[in-house]
Amino acid sequence: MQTHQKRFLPRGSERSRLRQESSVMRLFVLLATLYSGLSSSLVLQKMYGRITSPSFPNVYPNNKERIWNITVPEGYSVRIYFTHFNLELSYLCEYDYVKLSSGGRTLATLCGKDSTDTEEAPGNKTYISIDNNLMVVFRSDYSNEKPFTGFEAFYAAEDIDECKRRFDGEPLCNHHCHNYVGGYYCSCRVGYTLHENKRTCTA
Ligand SMILES: [Ca+2]
Ligand SMILES: [Ca+2]
Repeated sequence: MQTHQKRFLPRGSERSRLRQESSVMRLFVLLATLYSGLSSSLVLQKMYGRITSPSFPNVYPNNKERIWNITVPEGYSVRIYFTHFNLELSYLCEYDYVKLSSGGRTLATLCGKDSTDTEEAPGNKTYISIDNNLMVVFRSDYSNEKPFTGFEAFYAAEDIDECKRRFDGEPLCNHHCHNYVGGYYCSCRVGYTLHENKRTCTA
């Protein structure tokens, strides 16, 4: 189908006709995707793992959506980095992308091979979830002008250092804070006892 039109920008009415055609095409593709079950979702609960685009290391197919919900135990966050990344580049990554989100926020929307002024590619960067969940979404649109090989990423649970965090603007423990893998605890100076909230010390 008329894939060459993707970056073809003619003037005037021809342009709006093409835009209309393109949005009809996108709607069609969306419906086709919904009906044929090309979208799939996976729940991952291991402490570490590897995820890749469909068909990796070969070229990824068009019209694919894949979602990974990575969940690690409370007290941990998820760190993820990419060892391979090559997606179709488009303005603001609207065609093909990998989206990372956590705690109801988008951490990054990634596309291309290298970062540009307006689009981000991961490079050597690592991303850390806000809570103990990280959602990764891969999506490809209806065409590619060149073959793109997609991505390979590795993730691992990482201890949250609660002692570096703050609670209502205050340190989590008001005397001593002790971080350990998977949790933390507070203790008090001599002569003080720990309140039952496990955080504050009283004389
Ligand atoms: Ca594409
Ligand atoms: Ca900890």
